[in-house]
Amino acid sequence: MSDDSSYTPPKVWKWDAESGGKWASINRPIAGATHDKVLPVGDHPFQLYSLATPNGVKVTVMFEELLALGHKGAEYDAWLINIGEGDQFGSGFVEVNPNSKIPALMDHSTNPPTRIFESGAMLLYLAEKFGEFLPADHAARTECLSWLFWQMGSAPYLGGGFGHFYKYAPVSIEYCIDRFTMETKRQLDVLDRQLAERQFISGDNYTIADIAIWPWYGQVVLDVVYEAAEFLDAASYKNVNRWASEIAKRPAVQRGKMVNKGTGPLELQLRERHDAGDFETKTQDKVEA
Ligand SMILES: N[C@@H](CCC(=O)N[C@@H](CS)C(=O)NCC(=O)O)C(=O)O
Repeated sequence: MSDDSSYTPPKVWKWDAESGGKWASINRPIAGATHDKVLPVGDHPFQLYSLATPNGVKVTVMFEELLALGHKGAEYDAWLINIGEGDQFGSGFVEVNPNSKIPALMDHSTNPPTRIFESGAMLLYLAEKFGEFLPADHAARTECLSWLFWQMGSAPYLGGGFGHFYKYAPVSIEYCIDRFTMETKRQLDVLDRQLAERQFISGDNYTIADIAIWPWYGQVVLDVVYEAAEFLDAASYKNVNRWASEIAKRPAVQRGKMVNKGTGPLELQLRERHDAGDFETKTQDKVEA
């Protein structure tokens, strides 16, 4: 193993704004707003401020699944938050999410309106509000919530750990890549064993556990996220692959993935979503034509 252990931490850590790396310009050691910016509000009950990262996709998939079931009250406006430009530090955004991370959600159908931050909290809020994708039976509900919280606790090792050091870090550090590859593979094996005897994560039904886990682990094995499928030998997790491919075919998942997307093929980017018809008329290829 190469020796990258030359750093001796000082007594008190000081912020070096020029530390480098893809996300260095937006990371700060302090919370709160950096500038005044009022968030736009559209016509629909739900206002989502987000970006099509896996955490953002969880929520747009949930909305599209609810709408596919006919829940008109789940209509939403989705506004693009460019985290590379620091939109998450605008005052309006921080009022919705004091943690300055996408996604952030407002429900204007309540009086007063309800703010929801953390993607797992949004899935639970919407599942309870519309009575969908969360089993009613107490034991089944508990199993589903265990997996929802598993995702919220585990994915930072996959994203902030593995994904960061494999794909984004300005230097390739073997120790860090080894440490988080080990954990990512262990987590994939957890899922593979769980899916060996079940069609979906928490049983026979598609739930918010699948909606939370698929954008991360499903898209990693399908080689959409981090382009690391070969490195992780993702093909060996056969049950995860079967589940990931099945979910990828759902029309609501295909729509949800497009919302607030600002990269990739133009026909798959719907940067803002204000109407179901936008998928036909407002994709970026059509906007730019
Ligand atoms: N636990 C949070 C994580 C959200 C999160 O990490 N969002 C990232 C994008 S995937 C973000 O907004 N990063 C911007 C930043 O760190 O400044 C959730 O699930 O909602």
